Amino acid sequence: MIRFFTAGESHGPGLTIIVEGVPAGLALSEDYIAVHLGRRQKGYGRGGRMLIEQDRARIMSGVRHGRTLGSPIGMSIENKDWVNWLEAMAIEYVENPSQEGRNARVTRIRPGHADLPGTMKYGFDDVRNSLERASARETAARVAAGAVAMALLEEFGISLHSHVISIGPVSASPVDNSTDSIDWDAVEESPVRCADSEAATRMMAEIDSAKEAGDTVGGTVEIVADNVPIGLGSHVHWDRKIDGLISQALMSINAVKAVSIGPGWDIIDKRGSQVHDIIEPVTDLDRPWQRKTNRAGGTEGGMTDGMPLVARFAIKPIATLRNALPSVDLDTGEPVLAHFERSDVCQVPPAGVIGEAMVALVLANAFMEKFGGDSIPETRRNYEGYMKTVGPRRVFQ
Ligand code: EPS
Repeated sequence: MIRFFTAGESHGPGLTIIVEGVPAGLALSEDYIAVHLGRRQKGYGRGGRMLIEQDRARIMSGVRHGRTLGSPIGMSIENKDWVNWLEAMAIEYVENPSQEGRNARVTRIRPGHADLPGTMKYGFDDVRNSLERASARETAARVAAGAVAMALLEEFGISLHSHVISIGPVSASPVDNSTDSIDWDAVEESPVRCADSEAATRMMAEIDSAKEAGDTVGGTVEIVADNVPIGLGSHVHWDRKIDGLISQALMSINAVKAVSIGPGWDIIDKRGSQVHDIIEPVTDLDRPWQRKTNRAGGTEGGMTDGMPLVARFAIKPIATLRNALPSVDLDTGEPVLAHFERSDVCQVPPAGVIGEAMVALVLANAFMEKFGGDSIPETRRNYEGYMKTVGPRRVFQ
C-alpha cells in the first residue's frame, strides 16, 4: 500500500513529507522531483510568494545511490519565506508577542476559507493558527509525494498530464477526450497551462481584470493518465472503486468544489446509445479491448478499463480577496472587512500539476494493491504475468 503524509505551515520553517510503500529499486532523484515542483510554481495569476520560493525537496531517507530502499521516503522542502515570519511563526513560546504588521493576531475572518470553522473547531483565538495549515502551500508537499508515485508509474509506462479547460467564463475549445488531440508541449509552454493559445490569451485577460478589481477567479482542469492497465480498483466494495478514490483525492485539493470522471455532467441529458463506449474487435493482442470513444473516462464498474483515465475538477475562486468581503471580527462579532494578506489571484494553472500528483498517488496505490512486490523486479514480474492474461479468453487459455 502506498500512502503519504504531509506536515507544515505556510510560513513555518518548511514542509515535511513521508511516502511509504514504494518498492525497492526504483530510480529516484531530487532533480526529478524538482521538475514537478517547478511546474507547480509557474502559472499566470500567482502572487509575490512564488518569487520568494524555489521549491526543492531534500530527500532525507528511503533512497540510496539513486534507488529506493523500500523504506519510508522522507522529504523536506524549505520555506524560504520563513525568515520573514520568525516571530509570527516562532516554534518556541513568545512572551508578549508584538501586534505589529504580520505579527498581529488575525481576527477578521475570511469567508470561504478554513478561518471560521477551523478557529471554532480547534478552540483558537487567532485565525492564523488555522489559516497557516489550510494554505495551499501544503500542495507543494503533495506534488513532491506525487512525483515519487509518478516515477513508479513511469517505470510501467503510465504517464500523466493535465491542462486547463476554463478560467472564469473563458473556455478552451473542447477536445474529444482522446489524448492525441492535446499538444502537451504547448500546455507546458502556456502561462495558463492551456493548449488553445487563443483561449489562453483571453484567460490571462480575465485574470488581469479580476486582479484589477481586487478579485479572484477559478476554473476547471483536466487530468489524463495514459497506458493505465485494465483492472485497477475493484467493483466489490465501495471504498475500492477507483473512480471514488480519484474523486476523493481531487476533491481534497484546496478550493476544489466538483470532480467528474470523463465528461461527467455533460452526458446526463444523453441517451445510453450516445454515452457508452463501443468495444472494438480485438486485432492487436498487445492492445486488446480498444474503444471507439472514451466517454467513460477510462473507468467502468469502479475499475480502470484500459482506456486513458480522464478526470476533471473545478476550482472555486480563491477566498482571499484584496477587495475584501464584508465579514465579522472574531473577538467582537461586529462587522469588519475580511483579513487580506498577500495571495494569488488565480491558482487554476498550478492546480493541474497538483491534480496529477493526487491521481498519481491513487493510481500508484491501486497498482501496488494489484501487483504487489517488495522490489521493482518482483512487481514487474507480477505486472507482466497479469498483462499476458488480459485478452480474449479462447486466444489466451
Ligand atoms: C496561499 C497564499 C499565498 C500563496 C500560497 C497559498 O501565500 P502567501 O500568503 O505566503 O503569499 O502563495 O501558496 C504557496 C505558498 C504555494 O507554495 O503555493 C493561501 O492562502 O492558500
